[in-house]
Amino acid sequence: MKVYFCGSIRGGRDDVELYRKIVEKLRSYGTVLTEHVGRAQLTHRGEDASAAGDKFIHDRDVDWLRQSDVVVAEVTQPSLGVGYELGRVVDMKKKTLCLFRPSSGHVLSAMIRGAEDSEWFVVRDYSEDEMENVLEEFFTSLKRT
Ligand code: 6IA
Repeated sequence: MKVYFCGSIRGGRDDVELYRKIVEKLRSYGTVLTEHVGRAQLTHRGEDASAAGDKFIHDRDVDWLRQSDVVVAEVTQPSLGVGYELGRVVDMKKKTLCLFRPSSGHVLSAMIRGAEDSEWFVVRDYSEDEMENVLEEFFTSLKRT
């Protein structure tokens, strides 16, 4: 199974340690196409940005989105790129799980919360210590469909 993980990069890297833990857990379900999102060395300023530039990153990521079987997004830290990816994915009809931490004080965008539907797009409020169980529940539910 190919898993596409979305998390903020230029939107801010406050949650990078949590992204790393999510990626680690996701690897037990399949191949994570976007492991770099959980890498602390990838900063919002982009010191290790690809020499090929933003167009390369965009086109490659959209291609990976198309190839993926499942999308998991940590949406607590607002990110234009993550919002864009989720918008594209809604049209691709992929099983998608959005994870949001209300304890952050952020209020999730209505365009993400309101995109929830019972078949493809799930938004789950959680706390960090519930992360593994929430993922386990989601991937177990996929096996039933
Ligand atoms: O707007 P953001 O940068 O926060 O968007 C983050 C989302 O866009 C992530 O879920 C990634 O899948 C994707 N993305 C954005 N930038 C990159 C990137 N390098 N490499 C791969 N995926 C990316 C950017 C390095 C940069 C800091 C120059």
